[in-house]
Amino acid sequence: MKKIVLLRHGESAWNKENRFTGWTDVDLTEKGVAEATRAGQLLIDNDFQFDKAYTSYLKRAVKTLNTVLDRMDQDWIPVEKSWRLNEKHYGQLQGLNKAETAAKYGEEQVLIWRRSYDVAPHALAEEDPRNPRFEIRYNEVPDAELPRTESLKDTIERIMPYWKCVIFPNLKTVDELLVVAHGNSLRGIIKHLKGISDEDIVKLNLPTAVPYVFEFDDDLNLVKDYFLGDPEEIKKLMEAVANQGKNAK
Ligand code: DG2
Repeated sequence: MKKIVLLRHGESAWNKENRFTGWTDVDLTEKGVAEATRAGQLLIDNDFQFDKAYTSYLKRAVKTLNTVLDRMDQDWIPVEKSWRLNEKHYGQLQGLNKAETAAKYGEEQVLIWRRSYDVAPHALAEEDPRNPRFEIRYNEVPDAELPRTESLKDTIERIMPYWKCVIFPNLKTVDELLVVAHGNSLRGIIKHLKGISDEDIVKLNLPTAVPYVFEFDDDLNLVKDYFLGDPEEIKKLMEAVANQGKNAK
């Protein structure tokens, strides 16, 4: 069987503070590092030996990948980073607390911003210092392709050229790939892999640092997919992610 493991990074500083993060480059918390170490251990326990790994340009994903590979003693494998695996750009919401935003605009609106397929939050202004056009790391990216906000649909559209032309075709020649990215960039990939409808994707919430395994036959058809770990615990973690957009008051 050929396998791709998708892994959301461990808890970040802004996950802990329940703030919209998007393209903001925040670090892992101590808990996030511990979660990544645990994910690495689970992957060793399940005999994974990766041929290659991919991650985004954001340090919470990069450091999770490094921590996982270190735990697995597979630090040496080839790693490729791409801005296309970055989180969904959350536009003007970036930095705001999710529960406070729900108190202000309503839980339904926050659910639309977080989980709907084709509604994007308000875009960053051109002169906003958070605009990615000011960041040296994105110099290689044509300005027209750099987001100021994104819906999940937009996120999928920028990931797919990389997924279809770079990551996925590797499976023709190697057996196991690891992709460490973000809640929504991975929801986009999962939507594509499983053919999930625009309506049903709203219900998918990915917990931090739980390996999600996709198995393919030799013709690269998806055969099965499953999370590594205790299903009851994973269910609770998914519910907790969904609840981050609720009004805490
Ligand atoms: C989170 C996802 O991204 O948030 O941008 O706030 O996976 O990088 O922590 P991640 C963010 P939600 O869409 O779950 O609110």
